[in-house]
Amino acid sequence: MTSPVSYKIVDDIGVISINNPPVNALSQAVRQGLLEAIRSAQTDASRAVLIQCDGRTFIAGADITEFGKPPAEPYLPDLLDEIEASAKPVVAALHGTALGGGFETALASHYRIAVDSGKVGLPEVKLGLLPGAGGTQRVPRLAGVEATLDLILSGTPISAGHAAEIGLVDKVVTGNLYDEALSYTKQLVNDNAPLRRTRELTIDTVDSSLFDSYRQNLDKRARKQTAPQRIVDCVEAAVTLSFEAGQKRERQLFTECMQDSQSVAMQHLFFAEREAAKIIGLPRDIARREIEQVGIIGGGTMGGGIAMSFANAGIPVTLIEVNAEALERGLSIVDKNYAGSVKRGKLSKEQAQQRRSLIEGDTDYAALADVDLVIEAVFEDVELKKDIFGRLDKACKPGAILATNTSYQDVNEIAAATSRPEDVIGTHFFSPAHIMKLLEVVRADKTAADVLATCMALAKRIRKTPVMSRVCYGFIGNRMLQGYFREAQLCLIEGGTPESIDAAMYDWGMAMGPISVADLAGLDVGYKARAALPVEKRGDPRSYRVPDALVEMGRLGQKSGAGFYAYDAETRKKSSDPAVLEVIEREATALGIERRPIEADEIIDRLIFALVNEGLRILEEGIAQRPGDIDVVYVYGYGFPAWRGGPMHYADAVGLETVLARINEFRERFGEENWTPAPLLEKLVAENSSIRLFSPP
Ligand code: 3H9
Repeated sequence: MTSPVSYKIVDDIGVISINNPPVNALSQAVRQGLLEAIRSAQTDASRAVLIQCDGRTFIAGADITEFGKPPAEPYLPDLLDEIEASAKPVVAALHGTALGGGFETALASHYRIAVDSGKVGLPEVKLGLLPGAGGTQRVPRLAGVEATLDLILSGTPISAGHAAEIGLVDKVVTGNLYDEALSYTKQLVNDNAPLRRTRELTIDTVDSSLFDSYRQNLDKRARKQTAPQRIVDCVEAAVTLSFEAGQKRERQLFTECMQDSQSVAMQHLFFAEREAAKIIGLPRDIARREIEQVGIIGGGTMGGGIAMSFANAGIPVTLIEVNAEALERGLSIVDKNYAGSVKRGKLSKEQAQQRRSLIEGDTDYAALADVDLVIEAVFEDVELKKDIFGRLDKACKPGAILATNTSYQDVNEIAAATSRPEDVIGTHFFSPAHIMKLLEVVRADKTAADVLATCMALAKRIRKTPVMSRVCYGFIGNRMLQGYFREAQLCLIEGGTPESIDAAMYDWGMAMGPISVADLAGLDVGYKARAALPVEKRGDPRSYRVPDALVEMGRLGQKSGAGFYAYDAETRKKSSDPAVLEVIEREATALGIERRPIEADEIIDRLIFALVNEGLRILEEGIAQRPGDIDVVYVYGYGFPAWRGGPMHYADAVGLETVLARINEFRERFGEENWTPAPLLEKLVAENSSIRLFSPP
């Protein structure tokens, strides 16, 4: 097999080239090739060494597909030590994204040159890891402790220019990187430039309280995550220990991270996110429709947020409202959001103005004649939506994609209101739409393949993570949420309090407890939906009597200053309200429930296994393409902790036999209406299999 690493001498410079598409990851073959090349360079006629990559990027990190397998020599830290020990100057030429082990390779080189469009970073924390090939020891020697902690703890890549400012890159160039790097290396040789080994640099001392303040901050910001705390330990070791001892500590903590279930979960999500973007059965290179101009129907919170998502990606938007007043209200929300971004320093005033200028308003559907895509984002009334789609059918040009942002309604029914159901699709954004990463792309029965492929690709363009769902009530995310919320309400009336339910789920890792989420969403939403139904269709009264009683008292949630909690009018800070406990106790008595203490373990299992059980049904019915898609939905759309990998990954980690036993126990205790195990769960347990191995029918 030919090596992905080649070596040749060009004008006295030993040029090592790596060619390992798609991202030049440091596979065993790349490490072996690099080792052989750097060794050759020690004894041949070259006067210096240049490491460069072919293709779209410098090395983007260790090869994540090798993680979890037995480690194979040469090990990266040893290889990098050998590069750093080279008797001839080593220069790394960076383009694209020099990340993780790739950037560590550059840090072990003696000089770094980068093209101005390049980015560098240490994103290991996003995989539940820490830089394990000297990154935590070399970066502080070049950039100082604080800049190191900020870079490694955020995991976010920085521009080549910024890297040069903080001492991580020596020279930034425009134009042809290879030519520039070659002449830079020659210049270093001519100047007799020293072998600048990063390990030999000293670090400015810092007050040890700095590390404690980072640790405390991480207790909140990266709650329950182990890798960020270990990163602080490593950087502290860089300050307090010798390079060799610090490196040993880094190695030990890296291994601990690798064996931690958090990293396994986050690596799963890395691949799941990329898989989710692919549609089974659709060729990757299918022709897509051009989207240069977008229309949005409805200037409410959702419509405005969606408009901003497109404008932020440079795509012009026409926002349609029913009249001038509603339009002005909608646009003013957009203005307020952009002003907020400027105030928080996220955007410059000019950037905000430029983006805002891409959003126009109108009250006439005729303004949509030339748009390539329209997204309807009005409230959840299927008749209204059908009427709008009938009008869009007439107003929009042939080939325009007609999308609905519905959260629950039947996209097939909406598509049938047009003469072109093949152009109709669901694009379900999450609130706030300009911030939340998830986009559920709903494929209706007649949606054309190129419409689907266009929307999946468009999601990436507007920096969203797309997941395809088939049509069902609530699609993937909201359908699963019903059982989760039902169990939260049942635990509440059976003996819990808003505080005990929220604390159980928050401490488990959810971004927010379910009772607080209900207050945020507004209790009136469910109330109105139930009021429209005959009593016998409203479900189990134990799951809704408390919130309905609160609505009847005028407690609609955060927006009215009170719901399950009381909210401070200015700060919106929540506090417990004894009046709510009285309501819970009163409703429990009225329904004949004898309240009992409910432990956190029971709350967690009832809520999470309700999610898992419904997720399995969704898989079995083919609503979701793969288990990982469901995990991506929950982590990016519903505040499920990434370090638990999503509900389906979590169920596998707990063990399906345990999950089934618990669900059967709940069936015994609470009845089969809510607790019938999904047939797929029973099947997988009988086969001694796991969700991860399930492939769709
Ligand atoms: C590390 O380095 C540890 C060390 O400190 C210590 C070691 C001892 N490995 O994202 P894309 C695949 S930890 C294997 O769609 P983009 C990816 O799965 C690592 N495969 O492209 C996809 O495959 P497919 C630290 C990888 O242009 C294809 O490449 N590094 C790797 O949107 C294209 O990916 C990171 O965490 C990898 N490292 O973004 C960087 N990376 O086509 C992780 C990508 O079959 N990578 N693939 O679906 C990224 O952030 C983005 O992929 C990157 C390109 C920005 C590079």
